Amino acid sequence: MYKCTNTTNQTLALPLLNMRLSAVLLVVSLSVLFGACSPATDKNDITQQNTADMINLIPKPASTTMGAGYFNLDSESKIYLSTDDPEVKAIGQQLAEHLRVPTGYALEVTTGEPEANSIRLVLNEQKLGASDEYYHLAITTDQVTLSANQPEGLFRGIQTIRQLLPAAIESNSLQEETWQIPVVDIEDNPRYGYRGSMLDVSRHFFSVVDVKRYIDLIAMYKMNVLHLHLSDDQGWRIEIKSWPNLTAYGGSTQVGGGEGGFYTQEQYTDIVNYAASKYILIVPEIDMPGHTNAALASYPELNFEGKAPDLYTGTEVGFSSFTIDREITYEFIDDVIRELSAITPGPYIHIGADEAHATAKEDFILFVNRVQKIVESHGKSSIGWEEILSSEILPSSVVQYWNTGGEITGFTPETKVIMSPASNSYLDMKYTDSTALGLNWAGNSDVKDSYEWDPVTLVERISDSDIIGVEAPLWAETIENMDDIEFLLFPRLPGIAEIGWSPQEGRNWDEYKHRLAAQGPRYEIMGVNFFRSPLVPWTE
Ligand code: TNX
Repeated sequence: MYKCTNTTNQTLALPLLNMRLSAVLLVVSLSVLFGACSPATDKNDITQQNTADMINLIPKPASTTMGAGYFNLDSESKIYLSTDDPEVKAIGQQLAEHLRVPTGYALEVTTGEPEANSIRLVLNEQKLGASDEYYHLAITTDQVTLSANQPEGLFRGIQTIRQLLPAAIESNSLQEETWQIPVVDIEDNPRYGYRGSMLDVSRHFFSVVDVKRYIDLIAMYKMNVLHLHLSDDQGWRIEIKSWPNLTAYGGSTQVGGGEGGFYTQEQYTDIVNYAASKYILIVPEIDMPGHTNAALASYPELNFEGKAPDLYTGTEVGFSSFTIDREITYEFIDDVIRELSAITPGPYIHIGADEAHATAKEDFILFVNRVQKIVESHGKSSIGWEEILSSEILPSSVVQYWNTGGEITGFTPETKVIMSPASNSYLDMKYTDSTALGLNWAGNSDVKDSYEWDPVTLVERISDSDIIGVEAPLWAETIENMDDIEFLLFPRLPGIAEIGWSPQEGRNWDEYKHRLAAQGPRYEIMGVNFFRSPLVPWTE
């Protein structure tokens, strides 16, 4: 046996995502590095050494005990479900569909009596105190047993199974391969309940197809939130039926003057449902009172002197503002939040509130106080960029921290926060001076910078129990298509996902970079455009 679990027990306060912010206590086993795994018996056993080499999971599980040998997936293998619960069936089908293409195997999904050589998905492990994302993956030479308290845990565990299989499992064509999974026992549970990425679809618009691929890519790393930045100076991207000009006119361009675009409510619902099938929550953002030129250009009556500005296709920030002391502003916002809430099943509406440089400070406070109440009146909680700290934060509201460390004002012991420090987690920062895409106002951020930080030690006032999670924003001033998106996302996004999921203890760059290198062949097979950072020891 290889021993990888120098296990200690720790009690963590874990805020759960699932439609509530209540903290639950969880006893979770934390393990040390895979790098610390050592052969407990026969040093010359090649099989065992290979097994160790094949465990390159991101995010690193909370606890891993490695064994010897392999489970072999073959043409006789089936996927057995412990229940005929339709949600579990859908997860079993997703797994089967994923594996069928590269393997060419039938992989029947059934609830019958499990035979050897099968993958079993078992609901109701009844692991007390564990989150809905908890899973236990037990792999022996003749069976893979994935068990979880909730379907969500099964879905997360399936991402682990994918990464334990050879890279060719990510192919969308039939592959010649021996489909082995190393014998291992994994118990896993996230550090934080909110682990997300933000896509700015305002500065440049991205199609529904692109957004679905984005969802697929973040789901691979067990992220569970996609924050969509749906409005900004350059474009309004979500249909609001009571204010049709927002999209007809306000959505008609983008940075650089391209044609822009928007999602109809039906398309948005399609995105929400697709994300839900991957246990990813959509958090829609309407940025206000600044970043509102597209809305102001669409409706003259929203402007102070009744005169609409021109559409804007540049990249400056901080020049636009809603009119704070006119009722029409709040009637407009009420309509927008009502329509958006009706098509958003998740608990949050993001109200932006960043960089409102054209709004007087007292006005800003009045505005944010009032908008949080509008959001609550539609049954939702607000998330706002950290500037909302100057207002009266409602107990249901969440702050998104974007600064780069140091002091923070307005933070109380009740404040809940999502950590998105620009210098580490902004995926639109350049990797190096010589990579073309991206900005660099927060400094360059190579893969190591985006991995080597701990949400808890960044700001003195913010401690672990204040933090509901982490998010990696991708602002879109410089990116125009999916290739560009992927280049800035990879290979940085997996590191942020690991920060959100894995115990801090035992995370270190020198070990992580090898696990990251093993993702390279997967990106090649999936056609993911990624930056071959010289900091990562890529194997080919
Ligand atoms: C800051 S920090 C912004 C965005 C820009 C981004 C570019 C924050 C909440 N807002 O408006 O797109 O920088 O990196």
